Amino acid sequence: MFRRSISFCITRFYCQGIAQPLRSRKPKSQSVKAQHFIDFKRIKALGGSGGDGCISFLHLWSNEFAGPDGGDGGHGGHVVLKASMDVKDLTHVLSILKAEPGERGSNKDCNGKNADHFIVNVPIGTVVKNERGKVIADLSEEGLMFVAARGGAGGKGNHFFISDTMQAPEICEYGAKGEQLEYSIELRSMAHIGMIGFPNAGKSTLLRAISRARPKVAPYPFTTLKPHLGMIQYDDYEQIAVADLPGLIPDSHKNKGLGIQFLKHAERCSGLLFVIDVSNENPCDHLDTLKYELSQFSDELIQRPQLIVANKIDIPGAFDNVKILKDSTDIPVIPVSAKIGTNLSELLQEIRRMYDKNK
Ligand SMILES: Nc1nc2c(ncn2[C@@H]2O[C@H](COP(=O)(O)OP(=O)(O)OP(=O)(O)O)[C@@H](O)[C@H]2O)c(=O)[nH]1
Ligand SMILES: [Mg+2]
Repeated sequence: MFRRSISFCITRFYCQGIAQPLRSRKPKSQSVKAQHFIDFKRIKALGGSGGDGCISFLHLWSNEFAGPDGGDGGHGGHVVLKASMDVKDLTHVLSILKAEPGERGSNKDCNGKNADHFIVNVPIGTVVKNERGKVIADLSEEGLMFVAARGGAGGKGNHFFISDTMQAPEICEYGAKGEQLEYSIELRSMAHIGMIGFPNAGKSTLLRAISRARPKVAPYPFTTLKPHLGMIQYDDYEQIAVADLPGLIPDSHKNKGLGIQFLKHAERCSGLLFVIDVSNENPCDHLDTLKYELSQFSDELIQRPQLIVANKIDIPGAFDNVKILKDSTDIPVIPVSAKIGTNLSELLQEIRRMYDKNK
């Protein structure tokens, strides 16, 4: 035990304090059920109606006209969206979110109970748009809330309407209807690091190798149609979320292939990984195309911290291309083989350095 802890200390010492990626000891799930990541939903938020007021007159044993005693109705609940670390996507969000109505008022001046607010947790980084597509809320911090639909106010009972001129009012109010509004909610900051690359570059293979995620891998382009997420674990309990995004091709910005709309997921990533298949003859062209397509989506995106993953170095002749790639760019290039697992720990440390720098 003592020797193990010494060797652990020595390893940490040689790694100059950089957190080490952990290897998962648990086998991956054998379930064939694919888990889809839901990052966009249209919702209808229905606030609870207020409870109706009550008309009632109290009769006592000694006082037959003891006065109006109708209580007020309770307020309806609001529908509230709350940014929370506990959820990672929008799968659990129902398309109709309905808050409870307030209770009716009753006799003996009993007011109806206010309904509880219907609070729906959404991941941090959720953006709420109204029916016209205008962004009206950005839940970018833990605990931020957005009231999607206000509940109606409770109606007043007849006790409320007593006045000098009206001692026995036979009127009360109905509870107000809750708001009914439609929104689209969208998850923008899905991951800390986003993987960008051509189809077949090996993004999904790499995500499988560095995390417990199981995106489909196949030797044909556009295998990945929706983003997949994987978590990298480090020995200081830090976790980094990496997103495998669909492939980009030349003219993606003109809606070729799968287009560039999915790049909205990379908008809030703190770093980008360009995954490049170096077994191809001209990896520098691939890099230029990827950068160009990114710049077509947003000029700001291209300024993000970047790393180049030169994948498939196990294929003969690929290593020469790594040198060409390194000479042609200032971005750090890390040669790996996602399929065999070569050099992955160096890549994971480099990802951690990039993440720490831009936290
Ligand atoms: N030899 C070798 N083959 C690899 C390596 N990484 C991925 N591949 C192969 O490349 C093919 C495509 O891999 P994917 O991981 O599906 O590629 P992708 O970038 O996710 O492709 P899309 O989802 O279509 O965008 C598969 O047949 C993989 O087995 C590698 O390091 N070495
Ligand atoms: Mg893929």
